[in-house]
Amino acid sequence: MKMAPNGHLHLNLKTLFLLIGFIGFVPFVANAATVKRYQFDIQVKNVSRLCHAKPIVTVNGMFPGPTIYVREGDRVVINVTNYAQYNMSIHWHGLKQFRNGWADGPAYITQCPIQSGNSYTYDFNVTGQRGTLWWHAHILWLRATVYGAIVIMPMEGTPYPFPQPHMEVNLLLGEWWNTDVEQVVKQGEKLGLPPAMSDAHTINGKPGPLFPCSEKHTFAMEVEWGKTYLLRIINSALNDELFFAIAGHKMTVVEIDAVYCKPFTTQALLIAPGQTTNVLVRADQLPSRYFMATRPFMDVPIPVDNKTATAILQYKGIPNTVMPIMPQLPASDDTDFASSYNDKLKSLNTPQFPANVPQTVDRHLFFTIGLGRNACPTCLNGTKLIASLNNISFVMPKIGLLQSHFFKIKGVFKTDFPDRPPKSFNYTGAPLTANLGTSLGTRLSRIAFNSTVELILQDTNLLTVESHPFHLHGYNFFVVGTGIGNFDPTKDPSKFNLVDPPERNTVGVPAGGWTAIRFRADNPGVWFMHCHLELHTSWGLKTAFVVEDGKGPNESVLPPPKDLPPC
Ligand SMILES: *[C@@H]1O[C@H](CO)[C@@H](O)[C@H](O)[C@H]1NC(C)=O
Ligand SMILES: *[C@@H]1O[C@H](CO)[C@@H](O)[C@H](O)[C@H]1NC(C)=O
Ligand SMILES: *[C@@H]1O[C@H](CO)[C@@H](O)[C@H](O)[C@H]1NC(C)=O
Ligand SMILES: *[C@@H]1O[C@H](CO)[C@@H](O)[C@H](O)[C@H]1NC(C)=O
Ligand SMILES: *[C@@H]1O[C@H](CO)[C@@H](O)[C@H](O)[C@H]1NC(C)=O
Ligand SMILES: *[C@@H]1O[C@H](CO)[C@@H](O)[C@H](O)[C@H]1NC(C)=O
Ligand SMILES: *[C@@H]1O[C@H](CO)[C@@H](O)[C@H](O)[C@H]1NC(C)=O
Ligand SMILES: *[C@@H]1O[C@H](CO)[C@@H](O)[C@H](O)[C@H]1NC(C)=O
Ligand SMILES: *[C@@H]1O[C@H](CO)[C@@H](O)[C@H](O)[C@H]1NC(C)=O
Ligand SMILES: *[C@@H]1O[C@H](CO)[C@@H](O)[C@H](O)[C@H]1NC(C)=O
Ligand SMILES: [Cu+2]
Repeated sequence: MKMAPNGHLHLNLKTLFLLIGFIGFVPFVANAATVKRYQFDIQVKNVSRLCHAKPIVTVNGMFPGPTIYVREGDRVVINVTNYAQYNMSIHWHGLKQFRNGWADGPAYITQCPIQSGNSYTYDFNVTGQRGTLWWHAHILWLRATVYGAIVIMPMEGTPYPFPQPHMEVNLLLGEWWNTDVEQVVKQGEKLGLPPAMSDAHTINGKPGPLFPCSEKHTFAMEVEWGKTYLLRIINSALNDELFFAIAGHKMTVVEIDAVYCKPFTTQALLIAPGQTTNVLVRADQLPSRYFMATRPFMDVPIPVDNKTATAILQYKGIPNTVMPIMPQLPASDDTDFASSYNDKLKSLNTPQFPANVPQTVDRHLFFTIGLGRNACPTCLNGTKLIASLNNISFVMPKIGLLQSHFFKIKGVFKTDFPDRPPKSFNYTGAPLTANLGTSLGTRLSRIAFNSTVELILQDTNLLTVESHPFHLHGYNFFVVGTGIGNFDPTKDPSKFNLVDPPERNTVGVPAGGWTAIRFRADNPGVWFMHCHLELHTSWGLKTAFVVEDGKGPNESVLPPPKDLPPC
């Protein structure tokens, strides 16, 4: 049984504090900013699941990787040393990295990769954020096995705005392939088709007993009757939005993407890749064994790995021989559940944790999301699937965009990404299956410092509609509105929630619908924005914002660290 977040280093620091305490410096130390240091060794390790053993890329040989356990206000220093054969980079998903894109991690966007045999130290402050985030590889599809939780505790003396849980447990939902994921992806690219889907879903790296050879690969947590538990749920799957439920137990959602929300109670939750959800669960049912289960939400006829991963919530004293009870998950295509669940998400919006929603907009952006087919002479039937924003499929540069911006290196990218699609059409009308070509380019949007941005993400029926979870680096944004069909610029804005909309870093754009987000561009740098379905990202469903420096002393991108990897 693994209960508390894995916190080896934290324990060491605690010991250190105790030692310092004995010589009488405790009050001083308790208030000083703490530096938390981690060593991340990227290592290949043989791991066996579903009766198959295979070498996977890991951090410190762990799968999932170690938990980063910090407190708001801490400085975090993580030395990543790459002993694997692949280029590597790590993204600290949801950390704002104020002026400090150098520590953000997406390969070729904010840094060149850490090549085999090399190290790079990510050095950042955790400022103004607390809650559950996560880290993952941000190159190739290596995040399939290279990921872990980030737990940011509130500042000392600041309680949670909800009942103090008896214990906290991290639940990382993932996907598992029986074969080498990089080979699977290469095969897909060769054909111009989606790579083979995963063979299992996992909870904390374990698929659970519904899969073959998986009894010992089952995550279990023990609970005591009457106690309340905080579950920190992270969707680290590559391509699936997931439902999650616990048999017999309701969950109270209290936080999403490391932002407190208005608590509400639910039987099941929906979580898109990249998102996190904290829930309180009270162990108040008949003492027994209960399955926690996760399975994808997919409301359009696109094949996905629809297999169910399970873990066990087990009351203290109940023997392992008791057959666990299975929860009722929403049907895979339950669009109504998905939209009513998302409608319940609201920022807490208290004086202590306000929702600073931009009330006016300096820059209106409208990006269409499209799938398509481009020519590929070497592919199976001469075409390959591709994805685009405003009909532009993003081409990865050869050197980091942030470096190019900071050192004013010409010719790496253009800042002519259009604010609107090149031509308007009935975006969500009948499926468009002809003329599916897209243009290619490394084209970014330039945004003035501290301007307010509203971005409408509009799904289209180019090839098919589909739900896309969009992630913006360097910021949280407010999800002010969402709807099905085409965004109506005359009617829809009047329905926006500008008071307590959910604040997050990743949001699902519904299949055949739109989502409106707002943010204040007060973090200078180059910030990636992409679909968090790895499949679509690799097909080009991504772009970046170049947020200009401001004029003040603390309003420009910091100089790069000395060990920034070269290309
Ligand atoms: C890993 O497992 C594979 C397949 O079972 C085997 O060929 C290989 O030798 C193993 N490698 C290590 C380092 O144990
Ligand atoms: C990072 O770790 C590697 C491997 O242990 C070591 O060689 C390197 O000096 C470390 N870098 C820093 C900045 O500590
Ligand atoms: C982190 O905070 C410390 C202390 O305020 C400061 O010296 C350092 O420059 C900050 N680092 C970054 C990357 O902002
Ligand atoms: C799961 O997916 C497979 C393959 O796409 C399909 O044949 C099967 O009907 C699906 N099962 C459910 C319950 O949706
Ligand atoms: C390409 O080949 C695949 C697999 O044979 C097929 O399903 C698909 O319809 C083909 N696409 C075109 C445009 O011919
Ligand atoms: C767009 O297409 C849908 C579905 O075919 C149709 O119901 C709708 O009226 C169309 N909208 C416009 C503006 O043409
Ligand atoms: C996208 O661009 C391609 C290539 O320029 C063009 O053929 C296609 O018509 C465009 N599609 C849309 C929806 O704008
Ligand atoms: C950004 O603009 C807001 C609203 O005008 C202002 O209150 C704030 O001080 C500005 N921030 C910076 C860093 O200039
Ligand atoms: C800039 O940052 C430094 C260190 O964080 C701080 O002491 C100073 O007050 C800031 N200056 C302004 C104008 O905000
Ligand atoms: C690793 O990254 C470097 C720098 O971009 C590149 O030159 C090299 O080809 C990459 N190596 C592999 C194995 O992809
Ligand atoms: Cu997508």
